[in-house]
Amino acid sequence: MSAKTPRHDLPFRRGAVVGLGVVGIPVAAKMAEAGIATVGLDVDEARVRAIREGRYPFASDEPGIAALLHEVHATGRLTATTDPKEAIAGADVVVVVVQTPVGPSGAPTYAHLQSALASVGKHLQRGALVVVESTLAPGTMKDVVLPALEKASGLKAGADFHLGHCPERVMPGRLLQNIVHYDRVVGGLDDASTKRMMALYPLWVKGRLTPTGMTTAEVVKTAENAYRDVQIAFANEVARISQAVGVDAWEVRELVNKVEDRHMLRPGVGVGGHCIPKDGLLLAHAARGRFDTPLLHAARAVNDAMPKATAGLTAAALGQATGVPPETALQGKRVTILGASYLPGADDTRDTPSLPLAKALEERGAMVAIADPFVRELDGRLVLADTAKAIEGADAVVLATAHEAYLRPDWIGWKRRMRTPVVVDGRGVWDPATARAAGFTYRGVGR
Ligand code: SAJ
Repeated sequence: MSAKTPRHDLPFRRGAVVGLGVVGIPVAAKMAEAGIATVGLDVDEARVRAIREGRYPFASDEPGIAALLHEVHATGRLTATTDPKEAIAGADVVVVVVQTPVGPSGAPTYAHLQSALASVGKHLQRGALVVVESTLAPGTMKDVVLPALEKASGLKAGADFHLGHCPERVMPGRLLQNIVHYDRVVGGLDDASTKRMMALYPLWVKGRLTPTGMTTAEVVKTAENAYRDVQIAFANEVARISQAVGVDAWEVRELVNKVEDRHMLRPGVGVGGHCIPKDGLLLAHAARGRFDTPLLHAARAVNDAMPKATAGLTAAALGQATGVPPETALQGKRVTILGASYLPGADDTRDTPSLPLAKALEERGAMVAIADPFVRELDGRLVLADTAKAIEGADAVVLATAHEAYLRPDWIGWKRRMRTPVVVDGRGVWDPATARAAGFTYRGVGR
């Protein structure tokens, strides 16, 4: 079934979105809502079926997405398929937004991208515009995407089709909000490509659109997130040093940030998510084989060490409370981690620090329970919804995610339920004096 008649007053009439994931689906829906007859393409039958039926196929609650899909489904301007020919042939704009994970070595694994490009190239119509929104290591558009499309299509980039990179800037829980209102960098292969992209994106983006080159766009996206990773690593390293010399890193941070143009971020139990941990490695990948990028890798190492450091802090806190040396203080003890999601208010557990934290506590002999308001399972582990039940009989409670539900503990009630009153604040959101006044041994990252 092809999408129904597109609006005739638009610079684009038929569109395709390759990759019906958390980014591709809202992009396809916004493209269809703008009046472009849009076909989503994915290998996943269930996602394709959901879009054909006007349904959002993921459990997470994304404000506005269900209503938008229902609305565009009614206009008949959005459909989906697993058949690349049905999606790409006849499309005058193709947006590729497939996942670009990095492997353990930090090198990007472009298998999904390569497969998408082969499908696009094979059916690409002369004169079409191809835009990649996936986050890429700088140089990928020039060295991977362009040759792959030319090879599969027999067409010449620039001369026969336009090409560009407009990196996505989405956040779980705010997908549509970000897609519509966030500023975007619009990076074309050449001026003509950039110009066509600047005619496309205002159809659904209200944020500022800044034209530039496609390789610049690749560096901007990976650098903006690598910058945040380095900033967080700095806060974490200062926190560990503050702890070592017996001062409160949060007071240090407050005083540092009083200095003009200082913006120290927040130390914590670790850095999760699908962009911050990955994008610094994608940026560094652009230098591979030419020169080292010690800062980007060191930031990763510092942040990745935080879950284990927090387990050590938990052992120290329990040791302080029970008089047992920290090395053995966790053996046979019950520890509850509050928070499985990598971010407050979300149910996204990608790269969540809660998992390495659980493993580090178990390596020290603890029995670990995990609770979260939104997540029910983490790496095969059952995640509890009820906080009171989760802390029943615990010897320590560690805050890993600053969910609203965890910000104001019922300290008296917790003390009654727990076997040993020890808390470790992994996000710097609990007041140490209040916890201590309620009879708890309180430690925090940086405190
Ligand atoms: N984190 C810290 N300390 C901080 C800030 C974050 O430990 O000071 C941790 C968080 O707990 C989380 C991880 O880092 O585990 C990532 O948090 P984040 O706030 O960076 O959220 P993300 O991963 O969703 O990042 C996105 C990015 N936005 C896009 O990619 C469009 C990032 O560029 C934004 O800066 C960030 O949202 C934001 O909060 O705006």
